[in-house]
Amino acid sequence: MNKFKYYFILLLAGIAIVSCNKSDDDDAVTVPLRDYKEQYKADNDSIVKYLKSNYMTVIHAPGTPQDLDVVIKKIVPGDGNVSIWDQTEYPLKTRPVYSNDVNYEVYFLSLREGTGSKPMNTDKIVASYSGNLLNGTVFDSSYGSAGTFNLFAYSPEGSVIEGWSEIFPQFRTGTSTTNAETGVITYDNYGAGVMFIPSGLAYYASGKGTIPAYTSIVFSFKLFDLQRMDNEYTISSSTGGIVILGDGVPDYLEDVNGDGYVYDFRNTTKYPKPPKELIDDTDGDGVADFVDFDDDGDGFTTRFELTKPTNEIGFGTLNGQPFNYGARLYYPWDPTADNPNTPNVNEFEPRGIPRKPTGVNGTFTEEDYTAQGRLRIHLDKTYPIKKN
Ligand SMILES: [Ca+2]
Ligand SMILES: [Ca+2]
Ligand SMILES: [Ca+2]
Ligand SMILES: [Ca+2]
Repeated sequence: MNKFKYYFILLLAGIAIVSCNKSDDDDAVTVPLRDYKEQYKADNDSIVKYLKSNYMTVIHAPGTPQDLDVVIKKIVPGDGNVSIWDQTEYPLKTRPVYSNDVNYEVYFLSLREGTGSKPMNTDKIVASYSGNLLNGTVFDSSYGSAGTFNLFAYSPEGSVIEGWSEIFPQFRTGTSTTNAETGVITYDNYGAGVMFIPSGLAYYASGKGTIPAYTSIVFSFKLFDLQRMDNEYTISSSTGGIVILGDGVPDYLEDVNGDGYVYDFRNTTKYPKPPKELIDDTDGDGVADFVDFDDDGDGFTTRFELTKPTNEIGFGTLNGQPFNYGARLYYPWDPTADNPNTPNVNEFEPRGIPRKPTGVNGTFTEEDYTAQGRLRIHLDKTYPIKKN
């Protein structure tokens, strides 16, 4: 009996200490983050419930800004509406995502894939969207007015939620026409979809604005355009801003396994066991190619390996004949024609990044700059040969 009483007092004292800390301490109390795996389980249950108890109306108005707008409403029993889960016009898909040691399966659906290019998960995009909570509250909508977003979830410039980085690359941009008089751009044939994001790939413990902590969110969206990014170097500008400078190879060409995604797995707390099939790391040093200054680990930076010899820039001679080597200081990925849409820039480059020379006495042949599927020198650690 005495023993029991003793423990009881101890327990009370414990509670008192905890509450004292809470009320007496002016500093913000650090609340431990919820367990990501448990939270995902709860989130997934509520998302499935949402999909089974709501229906979706898709607006079809080709050529207008309202085309493929989405309205989601709760089913009233007996109203005859078919749930998002049960409807068959736009089959539900899932995207596997590895983050915070959780293997997520993110639900999304494609209203239209789009006809243009797919963004990488680190590119910038032009998009519009509408976002709502699972209770139907719309917290933000930019339908009709496109904005630019950085899909690189860890960009020092600030970026979108991980859910966006993962789902937008499943879609393509469309076509665009610019009104010569007004300069207004009209997009058509763009990708459009809806994504259902668990809180662990959204704002998690922090919430945002009217989005409470630990809240799953829904976005319908349209993907209008993209800008390829080259993310290696980040420096602060003299005015305090952030400047991102690449190594000359854009991220989508550093996607070694070609799955459309690149990941920086150096944060081993967030990524304790990265799946092998998500790793794009030529030299295996743990730094993915898209953030590695020296992709093949041969001691020469990629930037250096892409630099043309100084006598092979601009107009010169080749085998005694006049030859235009192209104006850039660096080889492009492949030979490049001039782009008629950019009249002030001459993109013409007759040579792409070469492979190891195959000519006599270690000289490059023209084919070394153009051969399909060649192992380019910045990915070939046997070239240049290091001289000690
Ligand atoms: Ca790069
Ligand atoms: Ca990849
Ligand atoms: Ca590497
Ligand atoms: Ca190298």
